[in-house]
Amino acid sequence: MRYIKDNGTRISVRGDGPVTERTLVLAKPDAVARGLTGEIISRLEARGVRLAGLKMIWIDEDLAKRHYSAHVGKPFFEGLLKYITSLPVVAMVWEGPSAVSVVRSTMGATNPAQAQPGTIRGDFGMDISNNLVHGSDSVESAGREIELFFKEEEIYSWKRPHEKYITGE
Ligand code: IDP
Ligand code: MG
Repeated sequence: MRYIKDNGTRISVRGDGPVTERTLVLAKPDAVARGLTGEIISRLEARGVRLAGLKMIWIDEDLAKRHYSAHVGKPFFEGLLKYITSLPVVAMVWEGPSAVSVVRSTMGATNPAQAQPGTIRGDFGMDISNNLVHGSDSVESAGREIELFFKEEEIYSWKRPHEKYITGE
């Protein structure tokens, strides 16, 4: 096992296999309001990524602006701020080989109306402004976003007894 330290987000590389990554997931206000938090967690658990951190947090405007800094100035930005601060969210860190892309493909396309059935957004949504879930779009974003929501001591790296049947590790 080769270990690399990259802002706490890239964790290890097994031979030439996939890199173990961490990614930030939010069950957004509409998911929390609709009672879909458990469904989101269940789907990620079933897919095989490992829950490494979890908290409920009511995002304030300052955190919202920092989290969505890439979208400042876009036409939907003000609406996005209102939406993401409207109710508490459930913030999570998920970990595993290629966790960033595994989570993104489990979520589906940004616009639920275009997301594939079988994805979270494709099965539970139809409105781009209420798209249920956030997942970091790269390892670099994940590092930045996880730092906004979690202290390092709030994140646990652990192994399941049957880990090798899920991640091969
Ligand atoms: P992502 O969440 O799939 O990564 P991004 O393009 O990073 O999508 O956009 C961030 C969030 O901003 C989206 O999840 C959605 O909540 C919101 N958003 C993006 N595009 C639009 C839009 O055209 N109208 C309204 N909200 C949008
Ligand atoms: Mg994004």
